Amino acid sequence: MLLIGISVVLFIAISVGLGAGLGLGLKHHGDNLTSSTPTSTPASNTSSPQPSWRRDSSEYILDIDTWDINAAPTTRNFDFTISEIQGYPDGVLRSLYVINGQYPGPLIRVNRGDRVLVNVTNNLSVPMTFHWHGLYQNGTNWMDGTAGITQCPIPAGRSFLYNFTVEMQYGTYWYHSHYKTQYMDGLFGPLIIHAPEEAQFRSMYDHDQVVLLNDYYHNMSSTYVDAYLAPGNENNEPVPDNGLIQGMNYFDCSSLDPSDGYTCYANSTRAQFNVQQNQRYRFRLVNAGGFGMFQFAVDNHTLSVIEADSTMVEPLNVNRLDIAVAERYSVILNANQSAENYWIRATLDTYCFTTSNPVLDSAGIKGILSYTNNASDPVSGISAEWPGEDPNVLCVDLNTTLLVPADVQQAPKADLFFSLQFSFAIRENALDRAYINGTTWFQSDVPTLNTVVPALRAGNATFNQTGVASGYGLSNQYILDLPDYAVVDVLVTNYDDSSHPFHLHGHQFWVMASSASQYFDYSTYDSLNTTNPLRRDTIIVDSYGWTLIRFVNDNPGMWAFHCHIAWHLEAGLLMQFQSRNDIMKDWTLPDDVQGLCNI
Ligand SMILES: *[C@@H]1O[C@H](CO)[C@@H](O)[C@H](O)[C@H]1NC(C)=O
Ligand SMILES: *[C@@H]1O[C@H](CO)[C@@H](O)[C@H](O)[C@H]1NC(C)=O
Ligand SMILES: *[C@@H]1O[C@H](CO)[C@@H](O)[C@H](O)[C@H]1NC(C)=O
Ligand SMILES: *[C@@H]1O[C@H](CO)[C@@H](O)[C@H](O)[C@H]1NC(C)=O
Ligand SMILES: *[C@@H]1O[C@H](CO)[C@@H](O)[C@H](O)[C@H]1NC(C)=O
Ligand SMILES: *[C@@H]1O[C@H](CO)[C@@H](O)[C@H](O)[C@H]1NC(C)=O
Ligand SMILES: *[C@@H]1O[C@H](CO)[C@@H](O)[C@H](O)[C@H]1NC(C)=O
Ligand SMILES: *[C@@H]1O[C@H](CO)[C@@H](O)[C@H](O)[C@H]1NC(C)=O
Ligand SMILES: *[C@@H]1O[C@H](CO)[C@@H](O)[C@H](O)[C@H]1NC(C)=O
Ligand SMILES: *[C@@H]1O[C@H](CO)[C@@H](O)[C@H](O)[C@H]1NC(C)=O
Ligand SMILES: *[C@@H]1O[C@H](CO)[C@@H](O)[C@H](O)[C@H]1NC(C)=O
Ligand SMILES: *[C@@H]1O[C@H](CO)[C@@H](O)[C@H](O)[C@H]1NC(C)=O
Ligand SMILES: [Cu+2]
Repeated sequence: MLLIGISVVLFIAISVGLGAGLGLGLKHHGDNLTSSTPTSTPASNTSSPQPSWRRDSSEYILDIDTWDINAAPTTRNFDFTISEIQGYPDGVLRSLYVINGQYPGPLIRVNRGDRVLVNVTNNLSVPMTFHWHGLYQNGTNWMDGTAGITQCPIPAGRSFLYNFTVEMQYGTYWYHSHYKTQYMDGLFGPLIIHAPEEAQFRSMYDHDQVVLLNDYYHNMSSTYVDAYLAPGNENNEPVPDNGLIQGMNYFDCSSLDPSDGYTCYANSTRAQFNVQQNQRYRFRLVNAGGFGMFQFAVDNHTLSVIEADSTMVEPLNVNRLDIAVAERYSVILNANQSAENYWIRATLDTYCFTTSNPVLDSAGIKGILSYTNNASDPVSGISAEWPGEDPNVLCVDLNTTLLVPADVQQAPKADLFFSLQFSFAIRENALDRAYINGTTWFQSDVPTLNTVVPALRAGNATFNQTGVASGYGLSNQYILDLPDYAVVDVLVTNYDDSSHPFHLHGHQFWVMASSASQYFDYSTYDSLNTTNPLRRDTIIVDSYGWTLIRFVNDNPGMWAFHCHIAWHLEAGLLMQFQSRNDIMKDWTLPDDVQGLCNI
């Protein structure tokens, strides 16, 4: 810890140049929607030359002035070349998978209504995919990017064009590989969708940007998997070595055991966020990590939560914000303190880890909020951590009933109710695996979509609603086949001693109720509060607790529902919903999608 002072801080001007400041002191905020934002170009400071593989995080600034949220729908083209490089995001040299040569992934920024074309060229020696987390993919389930479910992964050396439109949604999303634990090795980035409705919220902030958080390991994720799944190692997930903000953080090279064989450069960096006094900043937080939950906080600054996943909510003031894997929150930071430097903290919640990792400094994952465009470490006494709050010992979400959607929606009455339970157990092949209602998921060589569509077309409706895949001859696939347009309740009960962030593909769900105690009280079912419950796409199911979600089954396809902890996905904690057979029976999968299976 004493070596923190020698860390070289990246001079990246995340915000606007100081030159625009003159005269702004007189400005009243919120007087109209756009004029309070000074026109400027984010400055990138290269006083310390950065390696070419490090993405300049000023790319994550969402310039408000030059982007037209009312623009007519257009086609947005992105070319992603995926390769493997040697890099050292926190100083420790390792192999990384990178997009267009840089870590972390580039920003995808579009408007609702746009067509998105991402031409992915896989120049790795292994297959990969991209999943567009939170996107409905209504009518294009085969673009969902879920290996073994909606596509065969893109083979080494091949290209594939993701081609989809973005309809009926806007907000903060992200994308990541959905092949094994691979995204943890660098295949992830932010995806922002704008819409005209955003204008009504812009009176609350002057600047907008993504803050990308991820837990981080010093070796390839695949190298940890075998030991993790081995019997005798139950519930003992690999503990991260560090956490990153905008793909960087300090690491103390001297904490490494030399016999581990790592090369560590003592020139690691911290993300710097320059702010102007009395300007208000929307930070779109994304937990793009694989395992750990972050507690995000900024010394001396209260945060106002205005978005959860992609749902805009009534402002909720917090001092610290817990964000689980795959969740997103937007917070507004008002730079209304003295013109000093303050710590931005993304503390990894070690209570969620079974063991401790001696090299992990969970409280040392920090960036610098600077009012003076200056990279020096904040001074204690000036920059003060928020006091008096217990660490999140249960690894639970921010209480969802405190988050009230700004766009009021009544949850419809449910037509169907499913109860699911999951646990970890040592069964097949003496491996410790996860089971949802008795089935552990293995990635199928033939995507389930590729099996189901022809079967439906042939009128071969041998599926059922009690957990089905056997009718298709599929093993290790737990699939619930849903009636068209039904409103579906899913009660998920956790028989495991840790909490799990579950994500439903292709939908937002209403969070009807949740609890950290084991059993749902069915006598409360008829009195659930249906008035404007939070809608989101990822939610924690508490340790030995349960969560009740509700969604409308109106989107055709095979939709994964799974724990987003990469280790748990690898352990099989995934099931699928089969939706809208009435539409799927008429589908023909595009040739290029089917062609991915011909290797
Ligand atoms: C870059 O950093 C140097 C050294 O701290 C500073 O003098 C200079 O003003 C900075 N430039 C910009 C554009 O921020
Ligand atoms: C960090 O140190 C390594 C090894 O000396 C060097 O190659 C690299 O250029 C340095 N990076 C920065 C940003 O100073
Ligand atoms: C995608 O990129 C590859 C590699 O540059 C190229 O060969 C291919 O034609 C591109 N595909 C499309 C649809 O543009
Ligand atoms: C990656 O690209 C390089 C240069 O274009 C090429 O030589 C190499 O074969 C590619 N590797 C794979 C696995 O596609
Ligand atoms: C993208 O998909 C649309 C709809 O299927 C199709 O019309 C269009 O030609 C596709 N674009 C490309 C570049 O393949
Ligand atoms: C990374 O993992 C591989 C495979 O387990 C191992 O051979 C290698 O030594 C590890 N690298 C380091 C630096 O420990
Ligand atoms: C930050 O907060 C601490 C604790 O309330 C306070 O002592 C300190 O003066 C504050 N810093 C500034 C610059 O106001
Ligand atoms: C969540 O907030 C609601 C409303 O304030 C409160 O009734 C409830 O007890 C809280 N739940 C937890 C687990 O703190
Ligand atoms: C899942 O298993 C539980 C416990 O056996 C059972 O109560 C529930 O009905 C099952 N769910 C479905 C959809 O079959
Ligand atoms: C329906 O699901 C049950 C439970 O998994 C299974 O035993 C049965 O074989 C399935 N029926 C068909 C036709 O797939
Ligand atoms: C139901 O939820 C709404 C929206 O959060 C809230 O305003 C209302 O007080 C809740 N009603 C009850 C009975 O808890
Ligand atoms: C998906 O499209 C269907 C029509 O095919 C429509 O009924 C449904 O509301 C849409 N759902 C979403 C989430 O966009
Ligand atoms: Cu999990």
